[in-house]
Amino acid sequence: MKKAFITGITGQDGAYLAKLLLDKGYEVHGGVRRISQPELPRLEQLGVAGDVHLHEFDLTEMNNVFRVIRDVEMDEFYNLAAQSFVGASWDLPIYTADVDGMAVVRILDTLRSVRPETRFYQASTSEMFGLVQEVPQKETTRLYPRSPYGVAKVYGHYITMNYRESFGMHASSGILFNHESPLRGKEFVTRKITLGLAKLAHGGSDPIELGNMDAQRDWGFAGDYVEGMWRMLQQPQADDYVLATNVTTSIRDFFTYAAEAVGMDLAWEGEGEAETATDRKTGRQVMKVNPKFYRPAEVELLIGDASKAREKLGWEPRVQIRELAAMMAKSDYDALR
Ligand code: NAP
Ligand code: G4F
Repeated sequence: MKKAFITGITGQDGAYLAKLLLDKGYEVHGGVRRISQPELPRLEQLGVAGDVHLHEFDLTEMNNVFRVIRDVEMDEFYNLAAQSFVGASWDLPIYTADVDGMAVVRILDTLRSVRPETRFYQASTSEMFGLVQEVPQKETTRLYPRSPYGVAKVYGHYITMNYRESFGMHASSGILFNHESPLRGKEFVTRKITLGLAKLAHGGSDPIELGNMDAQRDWGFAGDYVEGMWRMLQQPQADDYVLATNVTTSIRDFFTYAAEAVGMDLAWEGEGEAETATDRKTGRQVMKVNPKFYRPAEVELLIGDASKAREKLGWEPRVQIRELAAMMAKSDYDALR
């Protein structure tokens, strides 16, 4: 039986990956931060909370990282933990640099000393492309991060490549474009929209307040993307791979698809800060722009080319954008019923 360790097992991707690996017969271990209310809602929602072995774990604590790697004796190490909210990274730039950047070398250097044969996965991100230098973006596209989060992830990405090239470690980076699910954190725009729509559909009256409606993202389903992570670690040679759908959608269009799924018919009016959306069926305003959600520097367009993952890993995204929006909207609508 193979043994895997997942940092960030309580997060969206950690929960889906834990389920996938358990289904494949792995013994699954994961790192959990000490928190005041020890609950595992995502692992519970997927029905696997009782099947994983949990360890107190914080990426900021070098000796804690060392002891976990020494004691668990994992075959595969998936580094999914991060301060993952781009918006917060301007308020927490130093913490973000430590957890999303420096912590990667804490893990790699410990693995190099203690368990160099362990296969390592780093959660890199399309946010590294930032002000995009090529459309669509692929593994060789020049990086131009636009947030402290993106800058920290660039360090994590390059140090993973560097340990692979310097020490022959089986260390791979997945450059994953945005991926969502009903387990998505509530601060991210897709889930903020589907939760807000669920409240409105059940009689709430507050329009959803959003920032830049023109940003475009290449959104896939998290369940598909964790399969790609696992496939990367099954290859004879470690490498870097983009996972994406090659379809880009504006925040406005995602909002429209999710609203349709809960029975609304939207009329969009105005531009910029004056933009609104109204449900034609009820005449109620459901969206207004609040500039407080604008970012100091924006990533306007992401669209990925996952040809390498398709050819070398046999990986394909299965869920399309309208289906994803409907899945999330219906899940939140049903949960609030
Ligand atoms: P998420 O839901 O925000 O989960 C983040 C996880 O990291 C949580 O389990 C969190 O623990 C843990 N964590 C945060 N700080 C930590 C620390 N100091 N020590 C130990 N654990 C810590 O993120 P996600 O969407 O699953 O994303 C997984 C990874 O992929 C992240 O690295 C993210 O940056 C990257 N990524 C995500 C996407 C995407 O679209 N989802 C795309 C590209 C890359 P708590 O539960 O205690 O907060
Ligand atoms: O949902 P978001 O916060 O995701 P973002 O910034 O693209 O980051 C996510 O994807 C990255 C991969 O590219 C991951 F690395 C990262 O960890 C995270 O999972 O914002 C998406 C877009 C942005 O352009 C933002 O400005 O939506 C725009 N937006 C407009 N109004 C908003 C809002 N974003 C949020 N969170 N909240 C709003 O009210």
